[in-house]
Amino acid sequence: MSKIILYNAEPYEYEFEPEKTALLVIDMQNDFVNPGGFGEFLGNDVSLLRKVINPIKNVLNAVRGTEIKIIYTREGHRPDLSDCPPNKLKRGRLKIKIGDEGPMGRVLIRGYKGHDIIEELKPLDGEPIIDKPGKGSFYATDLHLILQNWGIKYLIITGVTTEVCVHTTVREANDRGYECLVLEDCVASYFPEFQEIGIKMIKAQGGIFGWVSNSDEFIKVIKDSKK
Ligand code: TIU
Repeated sequence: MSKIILYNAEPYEYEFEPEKTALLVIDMQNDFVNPGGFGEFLGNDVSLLRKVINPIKNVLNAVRGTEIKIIYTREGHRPDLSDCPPNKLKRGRLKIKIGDEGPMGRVLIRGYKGHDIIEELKPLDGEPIIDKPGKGSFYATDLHLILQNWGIKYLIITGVTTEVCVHTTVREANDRGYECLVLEDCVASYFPEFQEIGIKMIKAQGGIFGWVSNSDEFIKVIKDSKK
């Protein structure tokens, strides 16, 4: 495939080369997204996050079988918590903290149900999962190494939450030279006002962190490129 131009993007058209592009699915984990998980236990309305499941599924379906690579992340820690900084463990004065027994097993601990990716968006063979201890997907992970080995320059960004792990990742990616396109209906926040402002911040100042479009527009150009 040659260069694709997505005209319906902000602040202006987004150009990408499919063979140098990866779709990143950030932290679509049971504990953040599913009813009965840790996110809901903390008082959050998970229905706001669940809105992204179908759009992300549609994007995955459009991209699978093309040259675009797919990679997932999960936020969480080793069972002995040796990779969890004390500030993260203490923050919030929560009744149930990271590592404690939560509604879906030990909270944010690798190997427990709450930590795993939701059933609807399970990765296929050849779609790696990056386990990350922080909010950013690059910090203390081999994501950059894998993307460099694949020759990736463009990142299509999906997942949760917009102002936390999505924003931190986009900022990290931008500083490392990646051209990020955030699909607005494929990212979500527990707070509608943060969703709105988070999206605005990415495309402000001439695309200070990257570009914004949506799943329909992105899928349309992928389908057109196959004709
Ligand atoms: N994945 C991610 O965004 N982790 C969070 O802790 N998000 C919150 O919004 N709390």
